[in-house]
Amino acid sequence: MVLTIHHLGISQSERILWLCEELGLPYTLVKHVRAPVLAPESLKSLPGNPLGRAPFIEDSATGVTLSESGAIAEYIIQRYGGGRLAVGPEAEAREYAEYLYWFHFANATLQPALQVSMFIGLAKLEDGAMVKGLAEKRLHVALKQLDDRLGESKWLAGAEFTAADIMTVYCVSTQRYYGLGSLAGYGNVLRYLGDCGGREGYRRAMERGDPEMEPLLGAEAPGKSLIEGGGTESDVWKKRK
Ligand SMILES: N[C@@H](CCC(=O)N[C@@H](CS)C(=O)NCC(=O)O)C(=O)O
Repeated sequence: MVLTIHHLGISQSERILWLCEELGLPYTLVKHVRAPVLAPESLKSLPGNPLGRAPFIEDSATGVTLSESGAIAEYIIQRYGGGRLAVGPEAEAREYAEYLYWFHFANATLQPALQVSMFIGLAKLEDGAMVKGLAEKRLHVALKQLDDRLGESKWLAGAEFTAADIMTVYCVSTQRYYGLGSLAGYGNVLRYLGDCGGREGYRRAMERGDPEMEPLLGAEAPGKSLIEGGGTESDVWKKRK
C-alpha cells in the first residue's frame, strides 16, 4: 500500500478516508487520538508535518508527504484516482466552475465561518455582543448559500457526487461537535447529509476512522461543545450503547 493516511479522531481528516473509500483505493490508516482537544505528540512529531495537524499523508511510492485536505484530495484524485470524483476543464464550463467553487468554498468560506462561531461560542459573550452578531450573520450567509445550492442540485457540482461533497460534509456534520449546533432551517442541507450518510463509502470511512463516534447527520447536535466537555474525555460524540 503506497498511501498512509494519518487520521486524527473527530476531525477533518475523515474526508481523506472517505475519498479513498469512494475511489476504492487501499491505504494504511494511522489513527491519532486528541490529547484531549489538540493534536497528540504522535501527530505533531511526524517529519514533514510542521503544523502538526491532520489530515497528513505519506506516499511511499514518491516520498511525498502532504497536509491540507484540499491539496491531499487533489493529489490522490489526480495521481491515483484517474481523475475520478473531480470535474476537469474538459467538462461543460458551468459544471467545472461549480465544482471548483464548492470544492474551495468548504475550507475557504464555510469552515472559517464555523470556526469563528465556535470560538465566539466558547467565549460566552452576551447575546447582544456585536462580534457575536457578526459571526452569526457570516455563518448564516454561508449556510444559506449552501442550502440554496442544494435546493437546486442533488450534489454540489451538479448531477454527480464529487470531491466537492467530500470536502463539505465534515463542516456540517462532525464539526458541529465543536460548535454550530442545530441545522434546523437548512432543510436542503439535511436532505443532503442524509444522502451522503447513506453512501457505502461514507459508512466504511466512519467505521474505520471513528468507530466510536455517532455521525452527526441530523438537525440537532449536543448542547455542549466537545471542547467544553473536555475533548475526547467527554462522551457527547460517542455512539449511544
Ligand atoms: N485546513 C486544514 C486544517 C487542518 C486542521 O486544523 N486539522 C485539525 C483537525 S480538524 C487538527 O489537526 N487539529 C489539531 C490541532 O490543532 O492541534 C485542512 O483542511 O487540512
